[in-house]
Amino acid sequence: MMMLSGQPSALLLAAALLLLPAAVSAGLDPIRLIFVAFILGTGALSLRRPRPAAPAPRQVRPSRAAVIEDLRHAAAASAQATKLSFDGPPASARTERPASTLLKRRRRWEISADHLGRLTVLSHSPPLHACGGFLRPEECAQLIGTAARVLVRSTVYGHALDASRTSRSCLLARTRPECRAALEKVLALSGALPEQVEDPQVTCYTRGQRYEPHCDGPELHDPQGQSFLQCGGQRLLTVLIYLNAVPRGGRTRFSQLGVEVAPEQGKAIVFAPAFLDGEIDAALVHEALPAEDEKWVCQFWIRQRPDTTGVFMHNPDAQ
Ligand SMILES: O=C(O)CCC(=O)C(=O)O
Repeated sequence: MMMLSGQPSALLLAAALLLLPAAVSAGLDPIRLIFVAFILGTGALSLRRPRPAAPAPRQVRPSRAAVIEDLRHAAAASAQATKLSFDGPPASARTERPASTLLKRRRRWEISADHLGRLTVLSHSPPLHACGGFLRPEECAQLIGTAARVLVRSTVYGHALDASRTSRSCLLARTRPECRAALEKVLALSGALPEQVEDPQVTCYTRGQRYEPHCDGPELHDPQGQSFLQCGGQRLLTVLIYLNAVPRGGRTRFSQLGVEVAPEQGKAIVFAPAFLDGEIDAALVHEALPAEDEKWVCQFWIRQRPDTTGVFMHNPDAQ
């Protein structure tokens, strides 16, 4: 029996009807004969019929509104990506900018907002502030008076004599009464822990003496800076105070910022020579231009970590 038509039960039924008279005369039950023919045809169909392939996933065509919405999202995402990647200056300008403007997301020591109102902005980025009248004239005079007795030739890296720094200087014990006012003001301005602050350094320049361009801390991988960094880590904030009036010469120059600061008695300048992670900010390289008139300065530096070993605190100085 051909089962190709797809209607096998109809063919079986037709065959059963044709054979019906013969079957009746042979004594078979005609109703049963028709029923059996129908069942056989249906079974054969289910065995032979090719199984339908699994339906292909329905391709839902997005509506026009959905397409427009998707495009809107894509455009917004791309605008955001563009904004992020050009948050700094355009790539063509990058090599000409100081490092700190390229890395403006890197964090540095921040002066508390309470004190910012008292400061004059000399540079926004990187921040360089001045504070007139930070120390009173008598506080300045006391520091000079004490330091004048204990000055020695200035060093770099804490110990080496170097032609780039020709002044004389000393470290003073913070416990000295003449250091206390300055230390308290530095702590208030910076918000640092007392243990993070180095004992103050006082420096004197006479005619022709200078400090050539330098950063206030070592590069993190500089082998010569390792012993310095081991105790307290990097210098994160500099407070440089001018202790006397200097009519001529001795300015502090920040070459990358185009800023020169003229010394004025009691004035402080404040900046973060390194980022919080300890990397030096090369944009804050600075120098003491050659002195003409005698010049005195006092510096406080704030380190990454408290001094646990007494290396930069509690100098015996000349006590
Ligand atoms: O004396 C100055 O003007 C700057 C001094 C200085 O930068 C330093 O001693 O590290």
